[in-house]
Amino acid sequence: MTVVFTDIKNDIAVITIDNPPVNALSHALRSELSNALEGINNNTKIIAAVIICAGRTFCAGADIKEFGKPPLSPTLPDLMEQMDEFEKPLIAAIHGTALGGGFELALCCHHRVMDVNAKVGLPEVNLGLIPGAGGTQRLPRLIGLARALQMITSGKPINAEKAKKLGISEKVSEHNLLEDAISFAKGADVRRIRDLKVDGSTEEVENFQNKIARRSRGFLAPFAALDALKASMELPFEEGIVFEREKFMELVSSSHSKAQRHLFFAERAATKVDGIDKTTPTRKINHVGVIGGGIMGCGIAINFLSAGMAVSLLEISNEAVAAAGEKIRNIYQSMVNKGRISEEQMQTAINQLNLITDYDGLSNSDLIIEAVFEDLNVKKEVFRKLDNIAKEGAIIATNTSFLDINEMANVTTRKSDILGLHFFSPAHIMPLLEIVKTDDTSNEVIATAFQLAKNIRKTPVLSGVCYGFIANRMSSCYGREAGLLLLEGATVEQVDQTMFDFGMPMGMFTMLDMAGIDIGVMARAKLPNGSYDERAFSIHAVLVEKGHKGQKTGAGFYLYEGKEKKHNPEIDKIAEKMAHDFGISRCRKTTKEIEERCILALINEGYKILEEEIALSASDIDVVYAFAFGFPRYKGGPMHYAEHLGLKYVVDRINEFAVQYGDRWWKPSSLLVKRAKESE
Ligand code: T1G
Repeated sequence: MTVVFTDIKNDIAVITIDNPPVNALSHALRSELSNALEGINNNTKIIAAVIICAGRTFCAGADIKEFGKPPLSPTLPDLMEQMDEFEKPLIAAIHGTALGGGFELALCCHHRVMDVNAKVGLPEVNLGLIPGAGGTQRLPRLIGLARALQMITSGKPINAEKAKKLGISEKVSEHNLLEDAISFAKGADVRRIRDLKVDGSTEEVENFQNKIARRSRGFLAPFAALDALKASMELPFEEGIVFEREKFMELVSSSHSKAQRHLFFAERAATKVDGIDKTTPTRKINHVGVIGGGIMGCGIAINFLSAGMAVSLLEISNEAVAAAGEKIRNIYQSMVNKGRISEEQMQTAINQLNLITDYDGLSNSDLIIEAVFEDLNVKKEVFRKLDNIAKEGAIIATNTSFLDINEMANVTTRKSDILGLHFFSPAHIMPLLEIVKTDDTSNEVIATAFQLAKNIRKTPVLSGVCYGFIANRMSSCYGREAGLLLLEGATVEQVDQTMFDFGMPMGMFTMLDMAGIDIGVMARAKLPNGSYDERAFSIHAVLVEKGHKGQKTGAGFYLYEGKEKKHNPEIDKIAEKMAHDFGISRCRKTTKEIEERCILALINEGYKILEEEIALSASDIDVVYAFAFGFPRYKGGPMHYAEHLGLKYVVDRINEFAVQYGDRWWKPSSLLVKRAKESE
């Protein structure tokens, strides 16, 4: 299939790339583009050339599907070298998102014309890579080192206006990109970025290293990018390109990049659900009702307000609903203060907020989400009321973290319109949305939920109903092992530091203190006896009994002076007493055991969730745990990481834990055992 087409308009060659869906720079595209350029360079009638793309975007990068396979000539660097020798003015006409190799292709042109809505960026770090086709050598030459450092280590694209300001593009096209590019080409000269000098210093690179240390902790690519950017100043261009390529090739074969590429495709695969596709009807959601003005309800409301939808937020009293309105305004104001949105955007969103205290105010909502107290009877009462007032065809959702949504649906006359939309706190920031289908949720409602997730820029994953769905069910197993390790002799700091060093954003006990220890204690109080390991959560219960609920009370697993946390000596005493009461012997715990107990508990529960068909795939589970709880993306998620460890090793270690700690929790999932056998 031909993917590159050449037209001659007067004496300007127009090269059109058409390689759906995103004009990724596949081998076929590179070959055909190389041939087209050669022909144009040798055609004396042609005075200049424009490269433009069909479809929704300029080239969105190298073809990620080719990574890990032997590179095929011409490689992208071969193509860039050929373009560098091109003797006629070459103009890139950019629309959509020119990313990675696509932007590098544009940087090899002599000029760039951008559509007013276009963006350019080098997001390779998100894939555990650095730009591998000259981006780290050309971009600093064009916009200076400081700005190139920011763009390449953040991976964030910039819009046409900013690109023009930085000198990346010389013209912004408001109407007809191709015409504007052709007219620009007529008067253009040959201007190779490689001939420019880098404006910057080595000190800038060193200072920037400190700046990204926290945000990029554990990742390889951002720091490799710094090395390549340093080389752009210290080495001649050709040597800088060789240096960049070497760094790139090291990363492409690294476990980090394989893990991050896995998550890139896993996130997209999660939106493909059997029985649901583009032909599945969906419902229009213009007006959303939110019940409950707590931190979750307000965060949920903000997601829809920011996506341009009208929101009616219901609370039980004028004071409560006014307080919710204040909370929402404060959150928006802090976004404005941080420069994330403009005052105008804040005002537009807030103008769409309707604060109500009567259920009838929800009667015209297309979607209603309840975020009331986490109690099944309270939620069933809400569903009964909604069944009477919601309009025909309204979707009714619960934000419950754990509870049985089938029971909520069963009190209504519209079970096929009921589902879970489980956000993670803070709901307006955390990217994951667990879409929880009941036994009766219709495909139309599920398809609508996936469309909604895209509109509010959330990453959706479908889950079935079980206690805690995917994320919290797995997290409670990690929490169980962390709690038992305290009884067995590990300290709070040791467990937290081990998991922080593993790559989690924070340790389990730091997270519990932040969220409030009482939330888990209350949820467990409602569980049937024997459904969880009381020993593992005994310290939690004692702390809450003493009123030590975490940061909010100044004491929990740590002591707090403001946000600064310090060792809480009381924990050691409680742990010793509890261990004695439960007949648990205490000893020093190694980092290896702490890490494996917590991580293998996640993996084993993930395989059980897969076995019970609560999750559709292992990669869905990886998306959930990476996007909800910050499992390090350079490890790909618990299930990808299990493959990295080796499934046989995982099963052997779980069996050893079963011998040491009993098989109540350490019985390996039968699916895991089966997959381990197949992998041998
Ligand atoms: N290669 C292969 N397939 C890609 C792709 C790519 N670069 N980008 C997207 N796809 C597929 C994606 O899997 C999905 O497939 C479909 O396109 C639509 O994507 C040398 C080494 C461009 C902003 O990191 O950020 O260049 O599921 O659902 O929401 O230095 O795709 O339909 O079968 O995401 O409209 C650098 C990655 C590569 C850009 C569009 N480039 N892509 O978002 O659609 S490395 C990137 C994106 C590189 C050079 C280095 C987004 C998008 P399917 P989608 P979207």
